[in-house]
Amino acid sequence: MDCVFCRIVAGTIPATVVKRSDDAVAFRDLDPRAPSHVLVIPTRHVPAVRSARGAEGEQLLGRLMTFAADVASELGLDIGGYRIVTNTGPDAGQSVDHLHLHVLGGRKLGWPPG
Ligand code: DGP
Repeated sequence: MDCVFCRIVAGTIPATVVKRSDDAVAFRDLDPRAPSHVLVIPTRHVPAVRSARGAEGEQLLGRLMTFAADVASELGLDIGGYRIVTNTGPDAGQSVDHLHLHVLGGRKLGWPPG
């Protein structure tokens, strides 16, 4: 499987990693849309949130969400606030088919997203 985020997990392409655990990695987005823009991904290849189902999916998504909140805290975003979002499928504009949470903060964020 040729997946750019699997390559980042493996360390075969570079990324600015801000936090790592056994089952998740957080790294800075290549095309940041906010002063702080980090992606949180599972180390295991899961295509999207729609494929993380059942008890295993529930555990994975829970861990990713708490990991993302830890990342946001470590980036100093707790007071100003931040947004965690995941794009799923073409209408949402998902461009990398490896589940990822965007953590965005450091500026006022518009709502709803475009
Ligand atoms: P999405 O559109 O939700 O699938 O977001 C994918 C994000 O991944 C997008 O904001 C750009 C980022 N991205 C794509 N390729 C790379 C890469 O090789 N390195 C890093 N750091 N980010 C990437």
